[in-house]
Amino acid sequence: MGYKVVVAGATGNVGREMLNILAEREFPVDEIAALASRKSLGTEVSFGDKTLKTQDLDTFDFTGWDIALFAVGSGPTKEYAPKAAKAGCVVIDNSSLYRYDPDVPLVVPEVNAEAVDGYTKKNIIANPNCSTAQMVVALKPLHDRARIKRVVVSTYQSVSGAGKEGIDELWDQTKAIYNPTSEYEPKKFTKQIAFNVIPHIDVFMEDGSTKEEWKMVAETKKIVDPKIKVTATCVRVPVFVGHSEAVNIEFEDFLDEDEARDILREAPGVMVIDKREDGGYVSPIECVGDYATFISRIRQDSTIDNGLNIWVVSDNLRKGAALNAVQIAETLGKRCLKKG
Ligand code: 11C
Repeated sequence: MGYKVVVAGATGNVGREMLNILAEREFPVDEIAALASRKSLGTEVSFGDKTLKTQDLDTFDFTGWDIALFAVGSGPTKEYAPKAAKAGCVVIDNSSLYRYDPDVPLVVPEVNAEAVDGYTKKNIIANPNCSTAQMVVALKPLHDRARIKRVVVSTYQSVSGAGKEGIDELWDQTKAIYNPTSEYEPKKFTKQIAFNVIPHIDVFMEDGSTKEEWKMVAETKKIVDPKIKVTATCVRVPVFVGHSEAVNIEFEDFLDEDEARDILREAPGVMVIDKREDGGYVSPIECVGDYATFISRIRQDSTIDNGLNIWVVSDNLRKGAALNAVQIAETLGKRCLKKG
């Protein structure tokens, strides 16, 4: 016996990936509903070899449904997630709305699977920001061995993190640059993204950091350890899919680079590709469609006593969003709902 599963936001990049991954991983589904906003209503989406017609999120009755994966953004989540939760359906939400709520677990299953058990307070579980998810998968096994004191991270984030409009803008601007008669005014991003990089993701905060940077700090503390200090600089780059991160880690105890490499090789969800030769590392284009978080360039930081540098790359639509949500559903099924 399986679950009755809802995917809300089924026509978006993340919603489509959720359906793909549920099918790929053979999640035990008895019945599935693909929901969309009224403007996308009737659009067809794929679920394995089936085609689903989207239904209206606004009028959908969640009663009797077990799990709802939400990928609709904070506004609609605020309206519909409590409705689903109240009807007894456990919501796994990809927006930032509930991430910092102490009554809502924020989960990356390789790191804090047991936190899922706390879903009962609101019937909601939050999925982290994509740049946090891939970083904490890398940090946790190292933290368990040598206790992380401080992390300095710079991100190189793909345009798909900004949704379909971000993908379209990079595509259209790139084409327009080769065609002097067409315009390429920025719409989604604040400056030209084609052949450029932009050190600004999400809104500015009072202290001069951006919300994306703040999220990496707050979410790492909630998922891994509140004692870890994090400072982040988040940058949008002209890559379609795949976020990359240069991560500098300072530990309480000494951790040799070879031991770190061995620990990461054994770590769940991690793939180490780290040869000190031309091309012996992973770039974002190679991680697209993959489940793993790839780690390369593992090396000692000789400027501090207990430091390491690593390079972390992952598919932001998968581990950073849809895959992590499905893994949460799998964990919930195994630990709590025990139906499938
Ligand atoms: C980006 N990380 O790359 C963002 C997208 O809080 O879930 C995901 C935003 C979030 O623009």
